Amino acid sequence: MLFGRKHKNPITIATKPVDKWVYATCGYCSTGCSMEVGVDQTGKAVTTRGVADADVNRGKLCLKGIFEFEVFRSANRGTAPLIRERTFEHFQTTSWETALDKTASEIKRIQQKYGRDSFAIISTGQIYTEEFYTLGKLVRGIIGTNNYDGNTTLCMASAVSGYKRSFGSDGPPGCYDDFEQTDCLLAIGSNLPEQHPIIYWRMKDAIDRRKFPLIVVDPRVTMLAQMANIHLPVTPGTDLVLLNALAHVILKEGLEDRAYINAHTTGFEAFSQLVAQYDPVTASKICGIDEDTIRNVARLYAKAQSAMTIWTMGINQSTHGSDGVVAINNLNLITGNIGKPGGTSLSITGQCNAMGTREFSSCSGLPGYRLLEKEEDRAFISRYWEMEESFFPEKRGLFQTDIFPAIESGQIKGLWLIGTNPMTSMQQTARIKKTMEKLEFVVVQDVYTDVESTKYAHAFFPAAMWAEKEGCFTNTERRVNLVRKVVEPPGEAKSDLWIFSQMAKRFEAGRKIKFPQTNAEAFEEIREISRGRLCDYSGLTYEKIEARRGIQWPCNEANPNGVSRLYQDGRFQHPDGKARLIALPFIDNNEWPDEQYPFWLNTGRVVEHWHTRTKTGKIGNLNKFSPTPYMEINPAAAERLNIKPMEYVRVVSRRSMAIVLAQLTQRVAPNAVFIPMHYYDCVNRLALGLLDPYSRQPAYKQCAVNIQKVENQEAAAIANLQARTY
Ligand SMILES: Nc1nc2c(c(=O)[nH]1)N[C@H]1C(S)=C(S)[C@@H](COP(=O)(O)OP(=O)(O)OC[C@H]3O[C@@H](n4cnc5c(=O)[nH]c(N)nc54)[C@H](O)[C@@H]3O)O[C@H]1N2
Ligand SMILES: Nc1nc2c(c(=O)[nH]1)N[C@H]1C(S)=C(S)[C@@H](COP(=O)(O)OP(=O)(O)OC[C@H]3O[C@@H](n4cnc5c(=O)[nH]c(N)nc54)[C@H](O)[C@@H]3O)O[C@H]1N2
Ligand code: SF4
Ligand SMILES: [Mo]
Repeated sequence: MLFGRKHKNPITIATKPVDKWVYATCGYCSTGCSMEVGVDQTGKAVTTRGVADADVNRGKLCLKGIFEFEVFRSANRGTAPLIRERTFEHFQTTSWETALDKTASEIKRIQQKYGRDSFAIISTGQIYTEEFYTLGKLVRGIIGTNNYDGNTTLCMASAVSGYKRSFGSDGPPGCYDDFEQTDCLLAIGSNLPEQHPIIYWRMKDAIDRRKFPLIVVDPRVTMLAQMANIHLPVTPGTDLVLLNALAHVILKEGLEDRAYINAHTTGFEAFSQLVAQYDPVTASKICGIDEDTIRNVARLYAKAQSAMTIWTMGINQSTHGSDGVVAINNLNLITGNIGKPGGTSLSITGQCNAMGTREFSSCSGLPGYRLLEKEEDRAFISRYWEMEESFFPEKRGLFQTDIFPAIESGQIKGLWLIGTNPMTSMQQTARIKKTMEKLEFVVVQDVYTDVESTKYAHAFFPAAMWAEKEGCFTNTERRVNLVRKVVEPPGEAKSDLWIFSQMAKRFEAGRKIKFPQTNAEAFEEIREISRGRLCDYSGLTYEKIEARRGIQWPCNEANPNGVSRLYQDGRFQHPDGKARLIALPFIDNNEWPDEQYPFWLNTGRVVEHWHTRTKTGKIGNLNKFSPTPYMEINPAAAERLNIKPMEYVRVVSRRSMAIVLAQLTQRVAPNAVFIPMHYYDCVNRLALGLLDPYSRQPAYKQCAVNIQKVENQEAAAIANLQARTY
């Protein structure tokens, strides 16, 4: 391939020596792009390309997908199980036998001494659905601890809880095709161009062709906000007020869809009384959006033939994240915008398989969107698993964010971390460090040895990653897609499913029940138990999934090619078949800036990095864009504080402090700063500890900080470098 000037120094990109192409689904974000990985004659992955006939990405990949073949051979992959007696001694390489025996005996010891729930297990949104299912069977059916959760509590929990409250079940009702059908798009707290670049491309393509209005609600002038027709720079943490005010205008001006409300919802009276209090004048004083704009947006949305709302962490990660989601659902219910082409409440999911864990991991209940709280669900699964129903708890246990405080209080003594790195991703790092040190036994199961949480582990299980094994992911639009095995895992690394099946054998209960040994066996069980459920997989096979480049559940005899939209008939999952309109008073518990801490601190992501950088920190073409922690600050604020571009500054909150480089940009308001979440010992030292009351999701997005210029720049640079593992 040739680029650049034709005759002088053309840039040449060498053609990769590809021997075969293997089908896969991207292992980063929940967009779920179909790709093929090119493998050379020696079996090494050398390149990737987007799949042209895949509906999701239509041949495209973002830069993370383009360089994804490099993840296999990046530095510090775990290649052998590790073990150590005490935390501060060096790890020793050991056999799988020894590492698994030791871990099983520690789990049993802790459970016998302190009770079944004293051993906690925290998993991820980044392993296969088959692996989630087997982990759930291991935890709920064999080990029997109720303190089992996943990092989705940091991520999608508010969306899950909001969907359940409004519609009676989890499950995003819409799909990407809605962009091609809608007449008005509201995007709240979602930065698509950086976080879901290919969903962004689908949306942009639809806008370019049909020119429907895009309204973006985000305190930061993101790339998405820059291209919006209307940008609402909402005051952080006050989206609920704005959404109530939009509903106020719609009802006051009679723009609602009465027929839909009457036929398909309950709760209208209490809801309309509540939103009556949120007139645009009052609301504007809280949410910072002027009254005329509120009226204008409400009219635009309600008058559109079809209108849809998408949202991500700007809504979910707040002390009223769940309420924010319900308020979005309220807006769409009163305008009749659920289950129709272009009319939907579509939560943009985060991790590649955050959906799969919700469907089948049993984290918050039992597989197939079943509940521990429901007798018939416990009975069904215990019969299918051939075990005692009484072994199941009758309500879910602690969320991830409550597990750490339970370690502090001594209720939990052992922890198994699977595919998550809370040392970097949980709020209040200093507190998490102390809790990790308190545990009697920690086992970390990860693909890399240098993950910060491993410092606190007594055992390390090296896992095979992404396309070193076969299995399914579900994307944002409920599309189940397949990853084929592309390369062999390094050394002794084994698939997560293999590790779970080996662990099962070490428990008496595990020797009694049938436990899946392969992903195909697990998939078969998923198909059987999901028959007739909302997330019905009974019509799926690997071959069919690959041939169609992913299929949207429910997929069964009636819908052999899946279903694009849920609730098209207006029947919801609550027992009466109706959706709930819910009155949501705004309870202001935000940590507002004040004289001592005058800036809002906002946190989030950048396109080139993935979460705690365990993957992207090691890929040169990604890491080079932002190898060290930095902060966006408005030039006016920087001038006032005498801060020059790329100088180190100290950011101080009521919890702790962090040192970052200052980057001057108009993206943030003069009273706000933004720090990416990706760096260890950085923004999560500062973050607020408050949680949403329903979803227990942390309010990562808002807190108050103070900025100070660092006098000794050189010392700050050295300290900063030393703090980075990679
Ligand atoms: N490159 C890359 N892509 C990713 C990820 C990654 O790490 N890197 N992670 C994936 C995962 S797991 C997730 S969950 C998603 C997250 O995807 P996004 O939620 O889109 O990403 P964030 O940057 O966390 O936050 C989104 C926006 O919320 C805004 N925001 C902050 N406070 C408020 C508020 O009070 N109200 C409103 N309305 N907006 C607010 C921020 O300014 C930010 O622009 O991305 C996924 N995709
Ligand atoms: N301040 C702030 N904090 C945040 C957020 C924010 O916006 N602001 N966002 C939150 C959100 S939305 C999320 S999702 C979390 C993410 O937080 P984490 O889950 O801690 O982030 P990751 O770095 O993705 O961790 C995944 C781990 O799994 C490993 N891994 C990858 N593939 C496999 C596999 O196949 N098997 C196994 N066993 N391991 C594997 C990776 O090496 C990595 O260590 O962070 C949360 N924290
Ligand atoms: S948009 Fe997401 S799924 Fe698609 S290539 Fe990029 S990271 Fe992968
Ligand atoms: Mo997430």
